[in-house]
Amino acid sequence: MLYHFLYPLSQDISGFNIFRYITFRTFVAFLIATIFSIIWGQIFITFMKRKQFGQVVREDGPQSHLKKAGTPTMGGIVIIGTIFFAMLFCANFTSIPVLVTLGVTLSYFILGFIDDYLKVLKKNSDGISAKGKLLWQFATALLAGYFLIDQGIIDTKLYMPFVKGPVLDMGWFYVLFIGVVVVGSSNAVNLTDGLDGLAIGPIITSAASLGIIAYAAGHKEIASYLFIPYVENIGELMVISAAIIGAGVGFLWYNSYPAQVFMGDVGSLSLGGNLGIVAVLTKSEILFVIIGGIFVVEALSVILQVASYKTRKKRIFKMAPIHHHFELKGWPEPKVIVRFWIISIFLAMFAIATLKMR
Ligand code: 57M
Repeated sequence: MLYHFLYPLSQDISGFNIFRYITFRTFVAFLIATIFSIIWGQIFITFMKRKQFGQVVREDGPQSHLKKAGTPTMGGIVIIGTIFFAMLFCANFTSIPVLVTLGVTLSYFILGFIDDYLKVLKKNSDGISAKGKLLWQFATALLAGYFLIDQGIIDTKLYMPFVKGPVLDMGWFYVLFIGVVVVGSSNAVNLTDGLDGLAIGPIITSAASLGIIAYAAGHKEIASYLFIPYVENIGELMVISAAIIGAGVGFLWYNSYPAQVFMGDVGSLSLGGNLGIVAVLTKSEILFVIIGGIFVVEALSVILQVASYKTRKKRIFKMAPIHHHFELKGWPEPKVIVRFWIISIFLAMFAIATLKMR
């Protein structure tokens, strides 16, 4: 609203010119999202408790998790709802990257909502089948990828950290690559979301990094100074990143240990998909492997554990994903969480530093 309704009034009221600036709308989006998510979060938790819509906890997990049964989940409704609410005020909806990012986020939000609804509200513990989830995720990602390339929003070239210019032109294979990045990110965040605040921490640091990269990539002079690919109108994604950070901080107010609410698949799948498509739009998919390093390690730990068990009948970790391994080694849950946050902050800062190392 600020951009579309108030900025045009700057002809008569010069002060309204400020609504044009991405930096101003970024700050406002962060403020709105933080305040709105803290208020809505409390209302949501009270509602879910009254309805007794709580988490079902599997018996085969760490014993320390059994006491978590009944914790309200699907808190992702508050996170994503807050992001869209903040974007209503602060977004520039003429930006195709913004529309595509919100579209992918919404599609994964609906997928996660249906999955959680079946598991939590209908007590059907399986939810949507793994195949069905993957089909929905890939269909969304491939459609978004095809549209972005067909419309010339992004090119099909691959860029790497520390290297000036593209390393490869993937042609239409890039659409498949986009699918792997977006679906991989969504599922990696989903796997990471297994301890109080463990996922939302790296989501906040990743959104911050990608938001800064988007601002730089959308600014011709900065992009050429840093030798990063210029993508028109991409700077507007920093407003979404600020909304994610604000909604994430507000969610963490309740999800911090001991959690009063979990985000559910409705939150993890959609936020992971959002980070993935923003990494694609900012041409920083490989850099995102560093930024989202915690998500990568969590997913890799599962792949290695399953492969090892299937081939050698032996486990590499006490339990996968790797956060459970540290829990079973005797690390208290808060210590695992905060140490993973510290690593995420370091990875985010390092990724930003690499922009200058080309
Ligand atoms: C997503 N979900 C949490 C909560 C959250 C293939 C296999 C690795 C799959 C994996 C799995 O089931 N992943 C599903 C992780 C669950 O959290 C819910 O799910 C949402 C996220 N999608 O928002 O609603 C549990 O995590 C805990 N939790 C918190 N605080 C939070 O803020 O404590 C979540 C958020 C919650 C709560 O206890 O119930 C989850 O862990 O299921 N499977 C696993 O991760 C299992 N690992 C496993 O089986 N490893 C095997 C093989 C397959 C690799 C092995 O090591 O040999 C572990 N998870 C569970 N039980 N629940 C261990 C067994």
